[in-house]
Amino acid sequence: MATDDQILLARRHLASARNVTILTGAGISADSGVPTFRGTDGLWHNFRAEDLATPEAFEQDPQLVWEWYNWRRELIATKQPNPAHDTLVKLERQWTDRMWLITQNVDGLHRAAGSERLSEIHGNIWKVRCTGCGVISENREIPLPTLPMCRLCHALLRPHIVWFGESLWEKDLRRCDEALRACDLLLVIGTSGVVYPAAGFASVAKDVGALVIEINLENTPQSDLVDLSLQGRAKDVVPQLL
Ligand code: BV8
Ligand code: ZN
Repeated sequence: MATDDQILLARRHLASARNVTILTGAGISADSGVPTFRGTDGLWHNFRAEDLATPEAFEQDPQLVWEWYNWRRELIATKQPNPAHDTLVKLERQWTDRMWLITQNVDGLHRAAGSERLSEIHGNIWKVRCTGCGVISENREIPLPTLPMCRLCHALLRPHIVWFGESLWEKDLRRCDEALRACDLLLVIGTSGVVYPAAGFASVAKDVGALVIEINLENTPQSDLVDLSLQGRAKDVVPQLL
């Protein structure tokens, strides 16, 4: 559990930072009841995310992949942002252009909480993209028809999400690079640090001399690299940083 001294130290680092960048993962949404990827609650019908969140899986069985996303959409639709999401909105309103939020989460909870200075680097579960004409649209229909079709060109729609083996969007990668190189403090909240390129972001920040603080329930592959590890639930620890 993060000690009072550690929290005090983290608050001091935050208060004296010029530019803060934040990287979040599924752990920040766990406190809202959204299952994480690699936690025991992360499985769905015995499938692993890595098996379903791939272009090959969609190619082979688009119906199964859409059933998985419909299940997650229905689940996420009942969840609300938690105090950790809300604290990052407060931070954005205080810090404005000295802060940027990078999330790996596709659940849309940061946006729902009010975050705007945000890169959703793995996409957003409420957006769909046409495999024919490429049009991206917001779609909150629950459940989506099992094989949703584009109204414009009638091709199959896919989730506007970055799957394993797919590159992240250039625009996001550039914005992340800018935010990581400009920051003198990086907060890494609720990520297991196994999925690249996000798992490499802490070392990018370290390379430019930034201080890195990790908030997680347990140690991760990044834990030896970070300057301060605060153990605890994001919803409890993050609000104490302000
Ligand atoms: C890329 C969308 C270039 C899906 C996701 C072989 C072939 C091809 C690629 C690769 C390969 N080997 C490696 C790669 C690269 C691959 C990768 O890194 N694989 C890993 C598994 C080794 N990466 C990619 O493919 C990326 N693209 O590299 O492009 C390229 C192109 C072609 C070929 C090679 C390279 C694309 C990655 C994006 C994949 N899409 N999501 C969907 O969501 O439907 S990633 C998925 O994992 C989620 O987005 C999730 O956010 C992300 C990371 O997981 P976490 O957020 O960290 O969640 P996790 O459950 O793991 O951990 C939760 C943490 O929270 C834990 O630490 C836990 O302790 C903590 N926690 C829990 N509760 C709390 C808490 N902390 C605080 N409070 C709590 N209450
Ligand atoms: Zn289309």
